Amino acid sequence: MLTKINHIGIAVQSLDASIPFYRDSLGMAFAGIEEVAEQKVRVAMLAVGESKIELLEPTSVESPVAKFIEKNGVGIHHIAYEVADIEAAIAKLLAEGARMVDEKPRNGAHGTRIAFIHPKSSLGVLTELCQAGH
Ligand code: CMX
Repeated sequence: MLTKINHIGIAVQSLDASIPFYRDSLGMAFAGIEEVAEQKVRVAMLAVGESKIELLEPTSVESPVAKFIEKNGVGIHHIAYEVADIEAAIAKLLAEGARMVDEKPRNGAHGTRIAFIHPKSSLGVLTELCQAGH
């Protein structure tokens, strides 16, 4: 069902303040910034080989990322796995009793379709399913 890790999401207070560490100190390839209004975040993608890091800056105090930072501070927020068929993956998880934040796919960054598994249902790790856009 999963084909690879698509990205690791890291909650930050500020993209401007955080990008230099990943781009300049670690030497990752900066792939741009996008606002995902539906999720109330601005995201920056950085690539290392075929793997990606997604920095997440909340755009509102209502953002799930703002709530996460308030409770835990900045740091790893979620792991996203790529799937070939997100509807089939959601249906399988629901059939096996998983608690989905999203029972239908939502729009993610870069034309992807995404759905989150609730961390209470995935051993404390917020888990994203991600189907690449076409
Ligand atoms: N990782 C692990 N646990 C988390 C978590 C995270 N990122 N976010 C919340 N939790 C835990 C909390 O610690 C809390 O646990 P306890 O009850 O033991 O204290 C529990 O989940 C409930 O958390 P909460 O702070 O009360 O927050 P909510 O219930 O309002 O929301 C969640 C939690 C997961 C449903 C919400 O954050 C969500 O819908 N997340 C998915 C969407 C998202 O994160 N979007 C931003 C990224 C977008 C992108 O990548 O494009």
